[in-house]
Amino acid sequence: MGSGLYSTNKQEVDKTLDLTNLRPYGDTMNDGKVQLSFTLPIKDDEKGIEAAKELGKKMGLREPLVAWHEPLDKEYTFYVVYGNVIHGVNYEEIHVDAVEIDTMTMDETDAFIKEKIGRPIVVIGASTGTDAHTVGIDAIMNMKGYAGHFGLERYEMIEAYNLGSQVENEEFIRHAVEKKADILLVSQTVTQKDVHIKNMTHLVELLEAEGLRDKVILIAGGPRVNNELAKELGYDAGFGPGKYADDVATYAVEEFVARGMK
Ligand code: B12
Repeated sequence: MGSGLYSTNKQEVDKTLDLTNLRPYGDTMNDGKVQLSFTLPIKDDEKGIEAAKELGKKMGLREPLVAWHEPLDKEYTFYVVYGNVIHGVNYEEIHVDAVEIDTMTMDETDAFIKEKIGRPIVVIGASTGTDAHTVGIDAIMNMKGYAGHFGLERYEMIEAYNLGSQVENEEFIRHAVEKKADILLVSQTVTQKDVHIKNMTHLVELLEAEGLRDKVILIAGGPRVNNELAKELGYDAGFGPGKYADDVATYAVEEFVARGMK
Protein backbone atom coordinates (compact mmCIF):
# COMPACT_ATOMS: atom_id res chain seq x y z
CA MET A 1 0.00 0.00 0.00
CA GLY A 2 1.20 3.55 -0.61
CA SER A 3 4.53 2.95 -2.30
CA GLY A 4 4.32 2.67 -6.03
CA LEU A 5 0.83 4.14 -6.05
CA TYR A 6 1.85 6.54 -8.80
CA SER A 7 4.63 4.51 -10.31
CA THR A 8 2.75 4.44 -13.61
CA ASN A 9 0.62 7.01 -15.33
CA LYS A 10 -2.40 4.65 -15.26
CA GLN A 11 -5.37 4.90 -12.88
CA GLU A 12 -3.68 2.53 -10.47
CA VAL A 13 -5.18 3.37 -7.10
CA ASP A 14 -5.18 1.60 -3.79
CA LYS A 15 -8.88 1.42 -2.90
CA THR A 16 -8.39 0.91 0.83
CA LEU A 17 -9.25 3.85 3.07
CA ASP A 18 -6.10 4.91 4.87
CA LEU A 19 -6.70 7.71 7.38
CA THR A 20 -2.98 8.35 7.70
CA ASN A 21 -2.94 9.31 4.02
CA LEU A 22 -6.37 10.79 3.47
CA ARG A 23 -7.02 11.86 -0.09
CA PRO A 24 -9.98 13.34 -1.99
CA TYR A 25 -12.67 11.01 -3.30
CA GLY A 26 -14.11 11.32 -6.81
CA ASP A 27 -15.70 8.01 -7.62
CA THR A 28 -13.04 5.61 -6.36
CA MET A 29 -11.38 5.55 -2.94
CA ASN A 30 -8.08 7.47 -2.99
CA ASP A 31 -8.41 8.64 -6.59
CA GLY A 32 -7.53 12.13 -5.36
CA LYS A 33 -9.92 13.91 -7.71
CA VAL A 34 -10.07 17.68 -7.26
CA GLN A 35 -11.21 20.69 -9.18
CA LEU A 36 -9.68 24.09 -8.82
CA SER A 37 -10.23 27.44 -10.43
CA PHE A 38 -8.01 30.46 -10.89
CA THR A 39 -7.35 33.43 -13.13
CA LEU A 40 -4.08 34.04 -14.97
CA PRO A 41 -3.12 37.50 -16.20
CA ILE A 42 -2.65 36.33 -19.80
CA LYS A 43 -4.73 36.10 -22.96
CA ASP A 44 -7.01 33.13 -23.62
CA ASP A 45 -5.15 30.85 -26.06
CA GLU A 46 -3.47 27.44 -26.33
CA LYS A 47 -0.34 28.67 -24.59
CA GLY A 48 -2.46 29.86 -21.67
CA ILE A 49 -4.12 26.43 -21.39
CA GLU A 50 -0.70 24.81 -21.26
CA ALA A 51 0.39 27.28 -18.57
CA ALA A 52 -2.69 26.43 -16.50
CA LYS A 53 -1.90 22.70 -16.85
CA GLU A 54 1.72 23.23 -15.84
CA LEU A 55 0.59 25.17 -12.81
CA GLY A 56 -1.74 22.28 -11.94
CA LYS A 57 1.19 19.85 -12.09
CA LYS A 58 3.28 22.11 -9.86
CA MET A 59 0.42 22.17 -7.37
CA GLY A 60 0.54 18.38 -7.20
CA LEU A 61 -2.05 17.39 -9.79
CA ARG A 62 -1.48 14.27 -11.82
CA GLU A 63 -2.93 14.37 -15.35
CA PRO A 64 -4.42 17.86 -15.07
CA LEU A 65 -7.19 18.69 -17.49
CA VAL A 66 -8.27 22.22 -18.27
CA ALA A 67 -12.02 21.67 -18.23
CA TRP A 68 -12.96 25.31 -18.80
CA HIS A 69 -11.23 28.49 -19.84
CA GLU A 70 -12.83 31.82 -20.45
CA PRO A 71 -11.45 35.30 -21.12
CA LEU A 72 -12.33 37.79 -18.42
CA ASP A 73 -10.66 40.57 -20.36
CA LYS A 74 -8.06 40.80 -23.14
CA GLU A 75 -5.23 39.94 -20.77
CA TYR A 76 -7.00 37.89 -18.08
CA THR A 77 -8.29 34.32 -18.38
CA PHE A 78 -10.26 32.18 -15.97
CA TYR A 79 -9.47 28.45 -15.80
CA VAL A 80 -11.08 25.42 -14.21
CA VAL A 81 -8.65 22.52 -13.89
CA TYR A 82 -9.47 18.94 -12.93
CA GLY A 83 -6.89 16.43 -11.82
CA ASN A 84 -5.80 13.82 -9.30
CA VAL A 85 -3.96 15.33 -6.39
CA ILE A 86 -0.94 13.30 -5.37
CA HIS A 87 -0.86 14.56 -1.78
CA GLY A 88 -2.59 13.14 1.24
CA VAL A 89 -2.92 14.23 4.86
CA ASN A 90 -2.61 12.30 8.09
CA TYR A 91 -6.13 12.61 9.45
CA GLU A 92 -5.12 10.78 12.64
CA GLU A 93 -2.73 13.61 13.54
CA ILE A 94 -5.13 16.48 12.99
CA HIS A 95 -6.23 18.29 16.13
CA VAL A 96 -8.65 21.18 16.18
CA ASP A 97 -9.56 23.48 19.00
CA ALA A 98 -13.25 23.93 18.16
CA VAL A 99 -15.83 25.55 20.42
CA GLU A 100 -17.49 22.66 22.27
CA ILE A 101 -21.20 23.33 22.50
CA ASP A 102 -24.48 21.57 22.02
CA THR A 103 -26.26 24.33 20.14
CA MET A 104 -29.60 25.39 21.63
CA THR A 105 -32.52 26.81 19.66
CA MET A 106 -33.51 30.43 20.14
CA ASP A 107 -36.34 29.44 22.48
CA GLU A 108 -34.06 27.19 24.52
CA THR A 109 -31.50 29.98 24.83
CA ASP A 110 -34.16 32.46 25.95
CA ALA A 111 -35.42 29.94 28.52
CA PHE A 112 -31.84 29.32 29.69
CA ILE A 113 -31.26 33.05 30.21
CA LYS A 114 -34.55 33.45 32.10
CA GLU A 115 -33.81 30.54 34.38
CA LYS A 116 -30.06 30.90 34.97
CA ILE A 117 -29.37 34.61 34.51
CA GLY A 118 -32.71 36.23 35.24
CA ARG A 119 -32.21 39.34 33.11
CA PRO A 120 -31.63 40.09 29.43
CA ILE A 121 -27.99 39.93 28.43
CA VAL A 122 -26.53 42.81 26.45
CA VAL A 123 -24.66 42.02 23.25
CA ILE A 124 -22.82 44.58 21.17
CA GLY A 125 -21.32 43.78 17.79
CA ALA A 126 -19.47 45.45 14.94
CA SER A 127 -17.14 44.96 12.05
CA THR A 128 -14.25 46.83 13.59
CA GLY A 129 -11.23 48.79 12.43
CA THR A 130 -11.21 49.70 8.74
CA ASP A 131 -13.25 46.66 7.72
CA ALA A 132 -16.29 47.66 5.67
CA HIS A 133 -17.95 44.22 5.47
CA THR A 134 -21.23 44.05 7.34
CA VAL A 135 -22.82 40.88 5.98
CA GLY A 136 -21.06 38.60 8.50
CA ILE A 137 -22.02 40.54 11.61
CA ASP A 138 -25.51 41.12 10.18
CA ALA A 139 -25.88 37.36 9.68
CA ILE A 140 -25.31 36.89 13.39
CA MET A 141 -27.24 39.87 14.69
CA ASN A 142 -30.02 40.96 12.32
CA MET A 143 -33.54 40.07 13.34
CA LYS A 144 -34.23 38.24 10.08
CA GLY A 145 -31.12 36.16 10.51
CA TYR A 146 -29.25 34.17 7.91
CA ALA A 147 -29.61 30.77 6.26
CA GLY A 148 -32.68 29.96 8.35
CA HIS A 149 -31.15 30.97 11.69
CA PHE A 150 -32.74 33.98 13.38
CA GLY A 151 -30.29 36.67 14.49
CA LEU A 152 -29.69 37.82 18.07
CA GLU A 153 -32.00 40.83 17.68
CA ARG A 154 -34.91 38.42 17.61
CA TYR A 155 -34.08 36.79 20.95
CA GLU A 156 -36.46 37.87 23.70
CA MET A 157 -33.74 37.77 26.36
CA ILE A 158 -30.95 39.38 24.35
CA GLU A 159 -30.57 43.14 24.02
CA ALA A 160 -28.59 43.35 20.82
CA TYR A 161 -26.81 46.38 19.36
CA ASN A 162 -25.26 46.13 15.92
CA LEU A 163 -22.96 49.09 15.32
CA GLY A 164 -22.27 48.21 11.67
CA SER A 165 -18.87 48.47 10.03
CA GLN A 166 -15.67 50.51 10.23
CA VAL A 167 -16.10 51.02 13.94
CA GLU A 168 -12.85 52.02 15.59
CA ASN A 169 -11.88 49.96 18.62
CA GLU A 170 -12.02 53.00 20.91
CA GLU A 171 -15.54 53.78 19.73
CA PHE A 172 -16.55 50.15 20.09
CA ILE A 173 -15.40 50.12 23.70
CA ARG A 174 -17.13 53.42 24.40
CA HIS A 175 -20.43 51.98 23.20
CA ALA A 176 -19.86 48.77 25.13
CA VAL A 177 -19.36 50.71 28.36
CA GLU A 178 -22.35 52.94 27.69
CA LYS A 179 -24.65 49.98 27.03
CA LYS A 180 -23.12 47.90 29.86
CA ALA A 181 -22.46 45.12 27.37
CA ASP A 182 -21.92 41.58 28.63
CA ILE A 183 -20.87 40.14 25.28
CA LEU A 184 -18.71 41.80 22.61
CA LEU A 185 -18.88 40.49 19.04
CA VAL A 186 -16.14 41.44 16.60
CA SER A 187 -16.36 40.64 12.91
CA GLN A 188 -13.28 40.64 10.68
CA THR A 189 -13.42 39.89 6.97
CA VAL A 190 -10.40 41.60 5.43
CA THR A 191 -7.24 39.70 6.29
CA GLN A 192 -4.84 41.26 3.78
CA LYS A 193 -1.48 42.08 5.36
CA ASP A 194 -2.82 40.54 8.58
CA VAL A 195 -4.83 43.67 9.26
CA HIS A 196 -7.33 41.58 11.23
CA ILE A 197 -4.61 40.31 13.58
CA LYS A 198 -3.39 43.82 14.32
CA ASN A 199 -6.90 45.12 14.80
CA MET A 200 -8.08 42.24 16.97
CA THR A 201 -4.96 42.49 19.12
CA HIS A 202 -5.39 46.24 19.49
CA LEU A 203 -8.90 45.76 20.87
CA VAL A 204 -7.69 43.27 23.48
CA GLU A 205 -4.90 45.66 24.51
CA LEU A 206 -7.37 48.52 24.91
CA LEU A 207 -9.78 46.37 26.94
CA GLU A 208 -6.96 45.23 29.18
CA ALA A 209 -5.67 48.76 29.66
CA GLU A 210 -9.13 49.86 30.75
CA GLY A 211 -9.55 46.90 33.09
CA LEU A 212 -12.51 45.63 31.08
CA ARG A 213 -11.21 42.46 29.51
CA ASP A 214 -12.35 40.12 32.30
CA LYS A 215 -15.74 41.78 32.62
CA VAL A 216 -16.94 40.81 29.17
CA ILE A 217 -17.10 37.76 26.96
CA LEU A 218 -15.17 38.62 23.83
CA ILE A 219 -16.02 36.71 20.66
CA ALA A 220 -14.60 37.11 17.16
CA GLY A 221 -15.84 35.85 13.83
CA GLY A 222 -15.23 36.00 10.11
CA PRO A 223 -14.39 33.87 7.10
CA ARG A 224 -10.79 33.37 8.22
CA VAL A 225 -11.33 33.39 11.95
CA ASN A 226 -11.48 30.20 13.95
CA ASN A 227 -11.50 29.38 17.61
CA GLU A 228 -7.80 28.65 17.72
CA LEU A 229 -6.79 31.99 16.23
CA ALA A 230 -9.26 33.92 18.36
CA LYS A 231 -7.98 32.34 21.56
CA GLU A 232 -4.40 32.92 20.55
CA LEU A 233 -5.21 36.63 20.22
CA GLY A 234 -6.81 36.84 23.64
CA TYR A 235 -10.47 36.30 22.74
CA ASP A 236 -12.74 33.81 24.47
CA ALA A 237 -13.91 32.15 21.27
CA GLY A 238 -13.95 32.43 17.51
CA PHE A 239 -16.48 31.37 14.92
CA GLY A 240 -16.06 31.04 11.16
CA PRO A 241 -18.24 30.13 8.19
CA GLY A 242 -21.10 27.74 8.85
CA LYS A 243 -21.71 29.15 12.31
CA TYR A 244 -24.82 31.13 13.15
CA ALA A 245 -26.51 33.19 15.84
CA ASP A 246 -27.74 30.12 17.71
CA ASP A 247 -24.17 28.76 18.03
CA VAL A 248 -22.85 32.09 19.28
CA ALA A 249 -25.78 32.65 21.64
CA THR A 250 -25.40 29.17 23.12
CA TYR A 251 -21.68 29.63 23.72
CA ALA A 252 -22.13 33.13 25.14
CA VAL A 253 -24.86 32.32 27.67
CA GLU A 254 -23.27 29.07 28.82
CA GLU A 255 -19.92 30.82 29.27
CA PHE A 256 -21.64 33.67 31.12
CA VAL A 257 -23.12 31.23 33.62
CA ALA A 258 -19.99 29.07 33.84
CA ARG A 259 -17.97 32.14 34.84
CA GLY A 260 -20.48 33.16 37.47
CA MET A 261 -21.08 36.50 35.75
CA LYS A 262 -24.12 38.43 36.99
C1 B12 B 1 -19.94 41.39 -0.33
C2 B12 B 1 -18.45 41.68 -0.36
C3 B12 B 1 -18.05 43.00 -0.31
C4 B12 B 1 -19.04 44.15 -0.18
C5 B12 B 1 -19.43 44.26 1.31
C6 B12 B 1 -20.86 44.75 1.48
C7 B12 B 1 -21.23 44.69 2.92
N1 B12 B 1 -22.13 45.55 3.26
O1 B12 B 1 -20.75 43.88 3.70
C8 B12 B 1 -18.18 45.34 -0.67
C9 B12 B 1 -18.36 45.48 -2.18
C10 B12 B 1 -18.45 46.68 -0.03
C11 B12 B 1 -16.77 44.80 -0.42
C12 B12 B 1 -15.70 45.63 -0.28
C13 B12 B 1 -14.42 45.17 -0.14
N2 B12 B 1 -14.00 43.92 -0.18
CO1 B12 B 1 -15.20 42.43 -0.18
N3 B12 B 1 -16.22 40.84 -0.44
C14 B12 B 1 -17.49 40.62 -0.46
C15 B12 B 1 -17.75 39.13 -0.72
C16 B12 B 1 -18.18 39.00 -2.20
C17 B12 B 1 -18.80 38.46 0.15
C18 B12 B 1 -18.60 38.63 1.67
C19 B12 B 1 -19.87 38.23 2.36
O2 B12 B 1 -20.78 39.03 2.49
N4 B12 B 1 -19.98 36.94 2.80
C20 B12 B 1 -21.20 36.40 3.43
C21 B12 B 1 -21.08 36.36 4.97
C22 B12 B 1 -22.38 35.89 5.59
O3 B12 B 1 -20.07 35.44 5.29
P1 B12 B 1 -18.99 35.69 6.44
O4 B12 B 1 -18.58 37.11 6.48
O5 B12 B 1 -17.96 34.65 6.35
O6 B12 B 1 -19.85 35.47 7.79
C23 B12 B 1 -20.11 34.20 8.34
C24 B12 B 1 -19.00 33.69 9.27
O7 B12 B 1 -17.71 34.06 8.91
C25 B12 B 1 -19.43 34.17 10.62
N5 B12 B 1 -19.06 35.51 11.07
C26 B12 B 1 -18.71 36.62 10.41
N6 B12 B 1 -18.52 37.62 11.23
C27 B12 B 1 -18.75 37.19 12.48
C28 B12 B 1 -18.67 37.80 13.72
C29 B12 B 1 -18.93 37.07 14.88
C30 B12 B 1 -18.84 37.72 16.18
C31 B12 B 1 -19.29 35.70 14.77
C32 B12 B 1 -19.58 34.94 15.96
C33 B12 B 1 -19.38 35.07 13.53
C34 B12 B 1 -19.10 35.82 12.40
O8 B12 B 1 -20.84 34.12 10.57
C35 B12 B 1 -21.31 34.37 9.24
C36 B12 B 1 -22.42 33.36 8.97
O9 B12 B 1 -21.96 32.05 9.01
C37 B12 B 1 -16.35 38.49 -0.45
C38 B12 B 1 -15.97 37.30 -1.33
C39 B12 B 1 -16.68 36.06 -0.92
N7 B12 B 1 -17.33 35.43 -1.86
O10 B12 B 1 -16.69 35.70 0.26
C40 B12 B 1 -15.42 39.68 -0.73
C41 B12 B 1 -14.12 39.78 0.07
C42 B12 B 1 -14.39 39.45 1.52
N8 B12 B 1 -13.74 41.24 -0.06
C43 B12 B 1 -12.52 41.40 -0.16
C44 B12 B 1 -11.90 42.66 -0.28
C45 B12 B 1 -10.41 42.68 -0.48
C46 B12 B 1 -12.64 43.84 -0.23
C47 B12 B 1 -12.08 45.26 -0.32
C48 B12 B 1 -10.88 45.49 0.59
C49 B12 B 1 -11.80 45.53 -1.80
C50 B12 B 1 -11.10 46.84 -2.07
N9 B12 B 1 -9.83 46.74 -2.41
O11 B12 B 1 -11.69 47.87 -1.93
C51 B12 B 1 -13.30 46.12 0.11
C52 B12 B 1 -13.36 46.41 1.61
C53 B12 B 1 -12.81 47.72 1.98
C54 B12 B 1 -12.72 47.80 3.47
N10 B12 B 1 -12.26 48.94 3.93
O12 B12 B 1 -13.02 46.89 4.20
C55 B12 B 1 -11.72 40.11 -0.12
C56 B12 B 1 -11.04 39.90 1.23
C57 B12 B 1 -9.66 39.26 1.03
C58 B12 B 1 -9.00 39.11 2.36
N11 B12 B 1 -9.00 37.88 2.85
O13 B12 B 1 -8.50 40.04 2.91
C59 B12 B 1 -12.83 39.07 -0.48
C60 B12 B 1 -12.61 37.66 0.10
C61 B12 B 1 -12.88 39.02 -2.03
C62 B12 B 1 -11.59 38.47 -2.63
N12 B12 B 1 -11.55 37.20 -2.97
O14 B12 B 1 -10.65 39.17 -2.82
N13 B12 B 1 -16.77 43.51 -0.34
